[in-house]
Amino acid sequence: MKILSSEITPYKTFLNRRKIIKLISYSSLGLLFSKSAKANHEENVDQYTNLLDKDDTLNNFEEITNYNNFYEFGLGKEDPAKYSNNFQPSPWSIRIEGLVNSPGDYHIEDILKGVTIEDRVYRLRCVEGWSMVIPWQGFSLKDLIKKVKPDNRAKYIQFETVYRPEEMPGQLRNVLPWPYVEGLRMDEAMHSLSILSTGLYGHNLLNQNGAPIRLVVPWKYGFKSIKSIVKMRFVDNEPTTTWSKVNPREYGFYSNVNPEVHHPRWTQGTERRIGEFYRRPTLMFNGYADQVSNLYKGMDLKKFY
Ligand SMILES: Nc1nc2c(c(=O)[nH]1)N[C@H]1C(S)=C(S)[C@@H](COP(=O)(O)O)O[C@H]1N2
Ligand SMILES: [Mo]
Repeated sequence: MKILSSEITPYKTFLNRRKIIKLISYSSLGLLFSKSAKANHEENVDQYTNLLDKDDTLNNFEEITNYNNFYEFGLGKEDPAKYSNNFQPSPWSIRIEGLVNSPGDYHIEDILKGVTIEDRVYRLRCVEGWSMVIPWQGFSLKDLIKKVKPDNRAKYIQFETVYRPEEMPGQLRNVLPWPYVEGLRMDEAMHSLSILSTGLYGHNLLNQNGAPIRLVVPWKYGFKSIKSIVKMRFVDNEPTTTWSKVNPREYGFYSNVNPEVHHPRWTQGTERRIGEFYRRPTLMFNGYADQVSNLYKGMDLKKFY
């Protein structure tokens, strides 16, 4: 038997009930901080309803901003919210380098001028076995790629997170080689589902979610969605990525969500949606198979994990 209150209650009623519960908990907290962010989210939640896939409900703002992975601010899920207050996401620019015709430092304001910010409700499936449903705001990564005009030798993009140990206490420890780097094959990067996100729930990204700009690639494990990006390097060979460098047996370059290819130490067949009690089955490509499976036609996904 697997009936959750969120599944047997019509979605609107469910949200309204959460709203009431939320109001109670806010007033008991005394609305001390992040008031505008929370208020914003509570007011605008209905606009995301028609972007939800069936079987999904949105995670709430508190969940999305207090249960995070961002090792630059510590290893615990609550560390990024706790220890990212000194991080300065503005001013910001991204350095574009490598095999492109228009390399250089691009101010985030200029990047945003040329693009359309859209709402994208995506599931984020962490390799550790949990998941969330998040109403992102962002723009197609391909719009930025077109703007900087890669030459045809460019087959991959490497992304790099900012290195600022004075603002990111986790970088003072050797838990990972810093800066954090990730990569995509060019066709993955050009896919219309791949976005650079600048906000969620109608609010600029908070530091713990990768302010001011982070990648979101919804059919891949969460660690591919690199945060606080300062560099994009266009290259002809598969670039180094942090997790496959640290542990190549457990984490590959592709890291497509795949319920049939297990992590050596745990199953990837099921996941726990944050806020739910029962585990649910993990879907191939995190439920985006219709849109992305053609990218991997003919590839052995057990080998290219
Ligand atoms: N720079 C950087 N990016 C990162 C991480 C990190 O530790 N450092 N963690 C990744 C992991 S493991 C996950 S699951 C997602 C979590 O995103 P969220 O905290 O916004 O939900 O961010 C990814 N991006
Ligand atoms: Mo993750």
